[in-house]
Amino acid sequence: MRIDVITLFPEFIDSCAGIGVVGRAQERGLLQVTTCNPRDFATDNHRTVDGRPFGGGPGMLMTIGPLRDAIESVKSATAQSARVVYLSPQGARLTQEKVLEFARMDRLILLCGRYEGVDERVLEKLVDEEVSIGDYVLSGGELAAAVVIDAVGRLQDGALNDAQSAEQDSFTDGLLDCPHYTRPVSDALGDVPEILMSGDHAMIRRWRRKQALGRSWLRRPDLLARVSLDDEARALLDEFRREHRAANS
Ligand code: 4FV
Repeated sequence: MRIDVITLFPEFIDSCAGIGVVGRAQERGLLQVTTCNPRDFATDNHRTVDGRPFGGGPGMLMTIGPLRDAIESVKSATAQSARVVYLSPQGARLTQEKVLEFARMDRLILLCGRYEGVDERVLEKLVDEEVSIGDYVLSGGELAAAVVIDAVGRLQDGALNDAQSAEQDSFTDGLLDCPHYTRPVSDALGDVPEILMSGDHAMIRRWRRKQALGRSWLRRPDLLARVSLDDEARALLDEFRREHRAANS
């Protein structure tokens, strides 16, 4: 997969995309993250990429020219078509479902705003969709682009050493993840639940599913409302709720 990032701070993206699982995915040729700086397309000798907002108001906006030329240049970099995604608080909230959709694509172009954002005509005519990582305001879209690159990059086949771990991700089944433990078995902070050292994998799967359901019920009932529970899940959740009430009454 190829991800092109249009940003005034390419060094930030290059550093984020060069480490850990994403960095290794690039080394393994599973992912290519390239950056393109709109300032390289500015035509005046001050290399201006921003302008005052018409109608007044605080701050500056990124202007059409450098953005249009940057988008055209990365689009024409290969024959494959690419979806142009602008990161902004006005976008649809990023979910694992959207991440899985992006991860199946050959190409993605991420447009990072700075200042107060970009001229609306760029969004209307050159952007396919807007994505938000959350209801708060960042000083630039780069951090949001880095979130997308990481979430999509780790899902490239072969990026995770143990492919299984992506299958057991949070939200993969629409629920929160279960608790995880590693050595030491016992510590001042507490002991590892016996069941996990029983070797009874059917019981361990059941315990993990029960914890994931229980946590989702306690912390994110909105998630639970969106998933359909089979008989085992309903029985496990009822069990968890009974035990939780007993423990907290
Ligand atoms: C943002 C978000 C975000 C808004 C103006 C960049 C900033 C500035 N992007 N999810 N929340 N973007 O705050 O994606 O240009």
